[in-house]
Amino acid sequence: MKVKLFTAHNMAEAMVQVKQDLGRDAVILHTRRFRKGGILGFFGKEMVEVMAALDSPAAAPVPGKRIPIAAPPAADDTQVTALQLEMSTLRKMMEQMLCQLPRTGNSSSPLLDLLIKNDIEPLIAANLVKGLPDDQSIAGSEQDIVRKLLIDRIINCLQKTDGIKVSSTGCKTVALIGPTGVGKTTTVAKLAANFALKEGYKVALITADTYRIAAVEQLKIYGDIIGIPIDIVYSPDELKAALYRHSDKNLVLIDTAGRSPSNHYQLAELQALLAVDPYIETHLVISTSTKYKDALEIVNKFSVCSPQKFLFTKVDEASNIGTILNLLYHFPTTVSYMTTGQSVPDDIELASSTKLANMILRD
Ligand SMILES: Nc1nc2c(ncn2[C@@H]2O[C@H](COP(=O)(O)OP(=O)(O)OP(=O)(O)O)[C@@H](O)[C@H]2O)c(=O)[nH]1
Ligand SMILES: [Mg+2]
Repeated sequence: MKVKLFTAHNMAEAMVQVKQDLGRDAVILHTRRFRKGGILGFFGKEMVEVMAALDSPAAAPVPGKRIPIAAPPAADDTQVTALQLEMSTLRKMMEQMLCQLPRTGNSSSPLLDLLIKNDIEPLIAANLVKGLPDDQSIAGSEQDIVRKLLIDRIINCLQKTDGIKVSSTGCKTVALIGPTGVGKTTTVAKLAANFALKEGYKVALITADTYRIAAVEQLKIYGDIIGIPIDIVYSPDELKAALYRHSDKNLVLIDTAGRSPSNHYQLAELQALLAVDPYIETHLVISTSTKYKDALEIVNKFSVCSPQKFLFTKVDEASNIGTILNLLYHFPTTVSYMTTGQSVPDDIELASSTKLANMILRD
């Protein structure tokens, strides 16, 4: 076995050296970062060292052949951070190497097909699998690595997830807005019950949905069951006054009337209502089963109300959740919660990029 040490300014450069010298059959045994020059290791330039080996020194580099990936070196208990760093370096290297594997020419890849079957827009799906080798062209363990790399790419697209941050010393105000029937009122009730009953915060409800008597009644019933006050507001001024009254609460949740994205008048009214307080955190509620084209229209039209977060409902009803990824690919926005059924208060959870990514890639 021929073993060689390579040093370079970065991993990409080192890999080029390894390939040039040992060919594509080289096995990476070890990598490390170190500082060159400087004083006592300080102020030096960061360099990368790669130890690579070739099983048969006589073997000439074969263009287009896969590079076997070596397992990372065994961990020592005191070196967890160093090992993590090394694992992340190896992951990046693996991605680079896997990207160089040949794609099977004309047929589309199973991963691409799976993404498209799960309603990911074809262009977005193609971008996500770009550079990854086909499932068909690689062995079982490498398929798992490719799938993991794809999940990581999806997680990257999903951006940040972050729920409502309530503190026992401040007063947070959150409004849920969105089209009709997506689950705003039910979600307000779920949030109120969780923050008031499970976490013990002082919570108040405000409903601005005065268009239907049933809507007010719906929230009143929830408020009574949870044992928290509920105010009904008919105008921006009344909202302002209600917010002032509840400034002693930790969390004030505002339920709004469902709005049609094509009704400019209704949207302008909602915008004026929320404009009474710049500190209102607005979550745009979107049903997961909404078709991507309709979801785009919803996000575009509701943007006049400057929502800070998306909240996805009815995840349980959607056969796949491609719409979520499609939307976040184009509108990188924080996702707060996802709701998974009609039960108050249980069917709600903090959004998780990892969970969503795995759901997107389910067969
Ligand atoms: N399956 C499922 N149903 C849900 C979920 N969230 C809400 N629903 C149901 O969706 C229906 C509408 O819910 P609402 O909370 O009244 O919706 P809304 O957005 O307030 O409706 P409007 O006020 O009319 O705009 C109800 O039957 C809810 O039980 C969910 O996560 N999953
Ligand atoms: Mg409602």
